[in-house]
This record gives sequence, structure tokens and C-alpha cells, in this order.
Amino acid sequence: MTHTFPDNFLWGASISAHQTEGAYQEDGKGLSVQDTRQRDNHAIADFKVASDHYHHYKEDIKLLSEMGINVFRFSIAWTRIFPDGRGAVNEPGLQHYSDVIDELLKYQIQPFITLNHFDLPQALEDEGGWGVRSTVDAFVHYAETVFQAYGDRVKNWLTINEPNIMLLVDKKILGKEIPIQEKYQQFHHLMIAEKYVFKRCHELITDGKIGPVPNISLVYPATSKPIDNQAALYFNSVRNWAYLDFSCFGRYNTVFKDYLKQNDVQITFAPEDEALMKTAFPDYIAMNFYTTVTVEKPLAKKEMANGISDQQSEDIMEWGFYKGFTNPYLEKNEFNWTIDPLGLKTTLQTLYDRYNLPIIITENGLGAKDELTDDGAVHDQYRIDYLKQHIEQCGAAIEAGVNLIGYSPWSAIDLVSVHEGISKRYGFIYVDRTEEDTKEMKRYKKDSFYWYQDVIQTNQLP
Ligand code: BGP
Repeated sequence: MTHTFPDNFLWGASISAHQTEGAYQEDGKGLSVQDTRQRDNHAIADFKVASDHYHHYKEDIKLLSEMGINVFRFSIAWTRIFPDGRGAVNEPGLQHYSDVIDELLKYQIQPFITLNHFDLPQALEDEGGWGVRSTVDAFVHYAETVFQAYGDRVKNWLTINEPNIMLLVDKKILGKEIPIQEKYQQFHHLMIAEKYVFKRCHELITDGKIGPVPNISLVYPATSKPIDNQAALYFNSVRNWAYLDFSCFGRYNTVFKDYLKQNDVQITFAPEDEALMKTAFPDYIAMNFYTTVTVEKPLAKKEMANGISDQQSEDIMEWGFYKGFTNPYLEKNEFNWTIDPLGLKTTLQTLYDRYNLPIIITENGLGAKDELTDDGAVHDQYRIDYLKQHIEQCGAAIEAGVNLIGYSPWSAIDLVSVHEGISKRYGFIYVDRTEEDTKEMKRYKKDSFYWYQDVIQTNQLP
């Protein structure tokens, strides 16, 4: 089916700071938890150079402008602005992003800036990280600093990338296991930090907009048994809705609260939290979507001890309420993630009907082991197929009435994957890491670059 997109539709591409920039100690930058993260895979360890976007940003933005995007989602490395998370501003860091913003505006590309994408300053982590309230204060001060510095030019902001994945589901992103009580206290602090920055953004940039960035994988029941459906509700409520219910409604849902109770977790609220929760709200939702998940009700907790090979299911296993189930109706990519384009339309409709806010997709894409040919091409038809199927469903969702304002897939250029290192690539632009030592790291346009360029130019699928 062909869909023509609305005239003002935002076509973009996305990256994060630590996965692309490199220059991890340059111009006064401090270390983040990603620079110090414990890894079992050497390839992932290299955020030191990444795609060297810090030095190549002009070239990268020029290429992206040639591809035709009108929005660019990137994150600011907090440790470039405040090397230790707070204290004196590091002027070269502040200047760097000012230059990036000007470069984007030169090509009429709107910046969509994520304030924090998995890279908490290590100095704050050493003081207790998101487990202590002082990190909330430091984050708010950092956000105010960048709102004041860039708010005249940047009108679209995103808060904290995927707190639901970073803390609740995925043990690998932070490279360590966090005890359950501590984990939910951290989660609450993240939620409160976000509320503060909604408020401060609206106060400091009067025409500014800001929203949360959840990773949503809609959860299906394995069978039509009521207990499996209940398991799906539980996992949906904790994995997908706990974060957004707090952002958009100012409350935690009953399943989430019950889960905490059953695990003897008690979240400490500060006196000001209740009022803040009910007054500061987002302007839109920025959603990251890759997969859907299927669960069944476990018969007994101990049955789950032996593990399930699928990565997504493994992550589910630690909860007592539900157990991952391999969906026989869905294909998987070579990294074991399910591919479910129809699930994207269902997710968009569910999200829009639940929260009634405009939605922009800020991540969606296919990670693959791309190969550069001798004549400098990358034939990534598999990525084109993936994107086409998902963009089709975006069109269908819009026709069904969802206020989807943009699509900004992952990723603009090749970057270091969170779970697999550089062996898993997502970009429209190939980065040749063999020249890492000289930092030449040449860029090559993949077949998907030209395909996406055509989609944007015609504002419809070819
Ligand atoms: C999201 C993160 C991104 C990105 C993506 C793909 O959860 O926001 O940073 O990495 O997942 O994951 P991976 O890199 O492991 O393939």
C-alpha cells in the first residue's frame, strides 16, 4: 500500500553521543559510566573513538542534509558540559554543541536534543548515581544550562533515553546488576528529574517543547489463556506503561505498585514530589520501537532458573510475574530481535489512545553485519525492506487517526551498538573503522541512504 505523508511530516535520523562521538577525553570532557562500563565483549568497549563523529560532525551533517532529513536527533554528553556532572561549565564542550546546532541550522535541519542517553557522569555515579537525590539536582542544573545556552535555536527537547530499559529490563546497558530496592529508587529519581526538566524547559524556552523517550515493545500473551493475558498485562504495565504513566498522568499504575509491594520495595518520595508529579507534563512522546515481546505465565518461579536463550526473553525472566515465550509467528533478525511491522501500528494506536499526545518515532531500524564492497558500496536491501515495512505501518497509523508527527530512525551513521559493539550496524552511512588509528574513518553511503533520500524527497514510499 502506498501512503503519502503529511506535508509537515518530520523525516529524521538519530544517534547518541557516546555511541558516535569518540574524543572521550578531549576538550575537557569528563568520564561517563559508559566510558568505564564493564564489558564482556571487547568490541563494545570502544566508545573512545566510536565513529569519531566529534571530529567528523560537519561532514556527517552535510551527508545527512544530502539525504534530505529535516530533523536530527542527537544527545549531548553531559560530561562535555560538566566533566564531573556539576561545578564549573566546560566552555569548549558548550561551544562544541553550539557549533553542531549552527551547522544543522545552516542546512535547515531542526535539532531534536536528548539531554541524557545512558551516559551519566562517572563522578556522580561515584556519589551514588541516580540512587541519591543530589543527582536529580545536578541533572536539573545541567538541563537549565543547556536550555539557556541553546534555547534560542533549539525548540525540541527530549529528556532521558529509555529509563525503562536502562533500569527495569536490561542488565547490560549499565554493565551491572542493581539490587531491586535500589533500582526502583533510582527509577523514581529519574522520573522526578524528568518532571523538573519538563517544567524548566517550559519556563526557560517559552516556545520550547519537550517529551519523554520510552522504548516500547508491546507485549503479547502466548495463548488466549486468561493467565497468559494477565502476564502480558503485567509486563506491559511495568515495561511499557510505568514510565509513561508517570510522565503523562503523574502516577504509577496499579500493577507497578503491586509489583513493588510484593517485592518489599519502598520508594521514598520527597515532600515536593506529589505536587510536581501533577503539574509538569510533556508536549509529545518520542518513542523508540524495535520489537514486540510475547510472554506466558510461569508455573513456578524456580522453573525460570535455567534460562532461555533468546535475549529479550532472558531479560524478562528475572521478574516473577511472566516468562518470555518465543513467538512462532514472527521472524527474527540475525541478532535474535523479533521483526513485527504490524506491531508498530498497533503500538502507535495503543500509545496515542492511552496518552493522547503527538508521537515522534525517534528510534526504529535494523542492526546487521553490513559489508563494504571493494567499490565502496554497501548493499543493505535487508534494511530497506525493514524500513519500508515499518514506514508503511506509520502511514497506516496516520490514516487511522494517530497524530504521528515524525519518523527518525536509528541510526543516521554507523555507531557502536550497546549490546554488540561495532559488529552490529544500523546507519544509512557506513563508517570504515579500519582507519580508526588515523581517525580518517571514511564515510560511505549505503543503498539505504539513496532509498531513504527518495522517500523523503517524494514524501511517500517508492
Ligand atoms: C536502544 C538505545 C540505542 C540503541 C538501540 C539498539 O535501546 O536507545 O542506544 O543502541 O537500542 O540497541 P543495540 O545497540 O544493542 O542494538
